[in-house]
Amino acid sequence: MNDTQHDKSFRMHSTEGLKTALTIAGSDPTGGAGIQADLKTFRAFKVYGVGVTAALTVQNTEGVFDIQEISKEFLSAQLDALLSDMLPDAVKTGMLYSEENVSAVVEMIKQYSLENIVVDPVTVSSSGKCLVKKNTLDALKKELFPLAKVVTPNIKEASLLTGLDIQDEDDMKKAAVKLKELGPDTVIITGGHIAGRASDIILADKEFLTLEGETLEGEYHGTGCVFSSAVAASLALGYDVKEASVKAKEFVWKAMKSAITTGKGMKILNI
Ligand code: PXL
Repeated sequence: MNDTQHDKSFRMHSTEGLKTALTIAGSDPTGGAGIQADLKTFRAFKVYGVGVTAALTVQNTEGVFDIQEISKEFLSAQLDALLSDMLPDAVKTGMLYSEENVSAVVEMIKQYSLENIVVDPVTVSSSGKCLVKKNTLDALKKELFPLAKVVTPNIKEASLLTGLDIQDEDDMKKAAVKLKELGPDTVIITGGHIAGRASDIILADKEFLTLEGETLEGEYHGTGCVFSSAVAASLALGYDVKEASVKAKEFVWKAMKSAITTGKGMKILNI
């Protein structure tokens, strides 16, 4: 066996009842978003978190200043080594950055028959920096969405992915239908405001569900990452998608309510 060939004859599933979730995402050194936030969220759900880095960022609470790409080969090598050794109960994908990296993830999901895939289609940081290269969104839509159990765009991402100008709940529903046609089992569009309440729209099968919560003032960093990894952790624990989304919304709300100011910029969720 050389450095790049792994013995696939035996793989650990969960150990002694402890469920495992994998995040494939970008690094955010502030810990507010990206792989760092995902791993903390998994832990908060008492799920053992493992992480593969798909991109590096230079950032602090004031913004994202630079991005270092991880090559498809290196991403595939990280995934192959990990997945030939253990089988996660759920997988969350975040900032994959390039179309090549989307393909790498798709190939590994197929090769290792991974399930409970939660796709957070990261596009722009809360500070406004573009977090994807050209063609990445098309690759996400064509290749990764059909394999997803859940996709979790916020309104801005849902607008970019569908070309719809989303202004109200009806528009959110139209976007959810368009995204569902791409193949995921469930679409959750987060970040709506309906009658002064924070609302997420869930489309599973043919029926819509609206999750409502209290709105909180201010700019928060990492809400999308934390929400999607909370959904993945809940799926790993065996909850269905609706239960998982209720748990995730509650978790994000509590973390926002107790958000912390660690630097000069945005508030970070307390996870
Ligand atoms: O919140 C989106 C996001 C996802 N992943 C990484 C990020 C950010 C936002 O800054 O840095 C790595």
